[in-house]
Amino acid sequence: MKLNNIVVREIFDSRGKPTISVCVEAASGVSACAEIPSGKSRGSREAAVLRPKEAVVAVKKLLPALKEKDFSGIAALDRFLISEDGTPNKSKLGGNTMLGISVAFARILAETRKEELWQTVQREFFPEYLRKRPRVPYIFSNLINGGAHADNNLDIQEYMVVVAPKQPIEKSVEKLIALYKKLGKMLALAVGSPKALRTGDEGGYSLNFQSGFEPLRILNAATRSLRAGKMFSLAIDAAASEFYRHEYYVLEGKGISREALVHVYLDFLKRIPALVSLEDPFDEEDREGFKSLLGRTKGKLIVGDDLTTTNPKEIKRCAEEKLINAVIIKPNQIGTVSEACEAMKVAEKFKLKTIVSHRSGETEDSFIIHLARAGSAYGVKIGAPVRERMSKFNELIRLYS
Ligand code: 2PG
Ligand code: MG
Repeated sequence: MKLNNIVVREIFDSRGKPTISVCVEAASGVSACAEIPSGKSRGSREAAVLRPKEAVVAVKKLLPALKEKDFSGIAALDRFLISEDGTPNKSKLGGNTMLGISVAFARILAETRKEELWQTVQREFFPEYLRKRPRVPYIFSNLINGGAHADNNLDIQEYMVVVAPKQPIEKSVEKLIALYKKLGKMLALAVGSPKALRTGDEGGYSLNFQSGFEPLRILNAATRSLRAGKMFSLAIDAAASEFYRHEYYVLEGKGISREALVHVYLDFLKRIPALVSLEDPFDEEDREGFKSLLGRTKGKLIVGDDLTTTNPKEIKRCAEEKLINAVIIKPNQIGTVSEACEAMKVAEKFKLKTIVSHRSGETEDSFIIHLARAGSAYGVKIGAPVRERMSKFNELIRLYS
């Protein structure tokens, strides 16, 4: 397929920060766009992000060479972009610019073939799942926000509920909304009035707690009060790089060692058996921490995010070193559709569970849900069931019911 034009525009994410929309036009006249989200607690190995004006300039320079080519598929386009960029962290074209072109191109292919975006991605990267019944994902929904995503005293960034795919997907979302409201009522009592209850970047509640354990206790009580059986379990994303300071982790104002932090998590797991998943429990360079926790837990997910940054090589290395048994997949951490798919394939090969994830600064673009469907992800992580986050939940219902 030959391409005629690319237009990059400055748009704004859910935090009101500038990000980009990328629209691509094929020679056939078919065109499509993609909007790129932005992270705040970013792994240091993530693909570079260009500012909107820089992305406009980068695309202008890229266009003459791009128009010459005829791309057979998404991988062919991505290979071209990667070679034109030529840097280890995509700093010339920007991971955001490249992902925008890559996703918009995939949408053009889908539109041309009159099929769903996930089918186009699956046909090219996951043919093994063609004609198989879709695996409905676990939903990781962040109901209490802390860390870099909230203006409160929580060091741990995310307290999530995990919804098991035990009923039709729309029922899962309905129950999740009921839980979110119930939790809101419980927390409103703590702050004195519903009006005083604030939310963080991902729509989860944001208030001060007595300790980092307290949100888990309250969330556990809220799920139990709904009498939803084994439908709900709990998860955290510590995003621990954010509270790591030179060999010490600063939790609740006190510096503690890696070993002490391992014990904090083991204590959480002992007190709340419903806690099933711990994401980025240690700093992204603290491989010993990950290894120690994985070795001392059974049947729990130890998830890499800042540790692995959707990079197929890093995922392989972490799996071989036995640091994690699950991994977050965020397309904008790596910068092309093909590499995000490759990351999922590598994870699958090493028996790591894949959780396709949003970013804290989001747009209305629901590409990640199509990626999850195409690559048969174990889970999707999409914030609280509220505000701008609803577009992902609604796409989930459309693609899985
Ligand atoms: C994370 C994400 C999304 P951010 O750490 O997993 O919840 O946050 O997009 O700020 O990196
Ligand atoms: Mg994370």
